[in-house]
Amino acid sequence: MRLLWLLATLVALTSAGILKDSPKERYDNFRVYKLTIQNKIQLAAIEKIGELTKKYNIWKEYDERSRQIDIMVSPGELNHFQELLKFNNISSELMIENVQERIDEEQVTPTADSATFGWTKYYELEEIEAWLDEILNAYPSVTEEFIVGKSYEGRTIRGIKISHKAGNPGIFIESNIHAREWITSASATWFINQLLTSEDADVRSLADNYDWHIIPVFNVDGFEYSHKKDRMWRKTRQPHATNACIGADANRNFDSYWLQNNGASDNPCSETFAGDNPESEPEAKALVEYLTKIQDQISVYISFHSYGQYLLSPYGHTNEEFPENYNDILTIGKAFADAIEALPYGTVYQYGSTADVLYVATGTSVDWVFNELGKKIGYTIEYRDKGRYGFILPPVQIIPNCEELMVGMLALIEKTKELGYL
Ligand code: 0X9
Ligand code: ZN
Repeated sequence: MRLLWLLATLVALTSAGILKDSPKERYDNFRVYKLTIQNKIQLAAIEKIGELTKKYNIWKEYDERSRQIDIMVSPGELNHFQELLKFNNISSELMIENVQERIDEEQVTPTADSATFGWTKYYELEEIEAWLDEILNAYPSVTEEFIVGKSYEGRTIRGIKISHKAGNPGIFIESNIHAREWITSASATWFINQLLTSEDADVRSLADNYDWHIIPVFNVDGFEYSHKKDRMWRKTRQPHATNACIGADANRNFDSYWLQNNGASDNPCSETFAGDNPESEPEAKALVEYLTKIQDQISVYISFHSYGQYLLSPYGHTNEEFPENYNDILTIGKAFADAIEALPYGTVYQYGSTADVLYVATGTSVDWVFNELGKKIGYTIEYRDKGRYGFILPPVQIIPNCEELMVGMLALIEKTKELGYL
């Protein structure tokens, strides 16, 4: 009798989809190392193991300036990994001893005031969307929803336009194209809230004199997946026809030097898989169509990422050539970085072209807007930190990070205007 009861419960649970779903990915005793690379052989060895999903995951690709690469290692691979480091004479620094502990710490327990949306914890897609609806309802005369299109799994990619007067130059912000970079959507919602509620004169002037087009969560499927199934998910969720690995790097899928110069991977299991074709990901295709439609309304394009503390600009495809207005781009970058460093936190941001200060990356959204739409000012902001917490930035750092964003943004826009781009 009891067995029958158990069986019936199992059948009910399975049909409700509860047991059918795979459990949440756990990262017990997964470690993150910062490696210093001295030659091509060492780099090739690390990049090779980086493609062994489940065992390894590259958190931060190799960059030529620092010669460093951040990699997550599964506990079962630790011995092999250490042997490989020794054999190749690669020096390493342990950044995170147990990734799961960091993930657990990130989940703050609800407090009395947690019924209202705020910036002391990270929210799921549904909560961010509900907040967006509240904001659109509360400020109907200056806000308007815009729809970019649909994701692979059929979710709506939503944005908010904030406009206090007609004829303002437009600034477009795309955030959370990489799913696991949770600080980016937290910063985007904070920024939206500031534009609508701040009484600071400088912020008011930012809100009043520019039209803001902001997508808080661009990679909606990936973001949902990073909350529900796998905290370390980066890519989209579109399956591949011939390979079990899912998704492409949406920030390698745009039609600008697509898959050229080793700026992306053609391996579906890589974290920087470019997709089968440019715009193979419905999200990238939708954004291209939307931006093409409203291109006349946009002067500046900014993409929010983490981590590493950089303000990156085109080009991503080469460090041998630079845009004709690169001096201006650097002047604006310096204004951004100086403003942030002057805050009491003293956080240092590096600035410069992606290929020069970071690594070659092709098919990115910012480079597509710069090269194909011909917009002269486009940046990628890589938020805190430099690897101590990486993607799992503790919630107590959300507000300090946002304060840095605001002073940086004020300086960036002021300089961009002074140089005649706005
Ligand atoms: O590799 C990326 O896509 C970005 N870094 S991340 O660690 N967040 O993945 C950098 C993108 C640089 N942007 C442009 N080249 N425009
Ligand atoms: Zn990113």
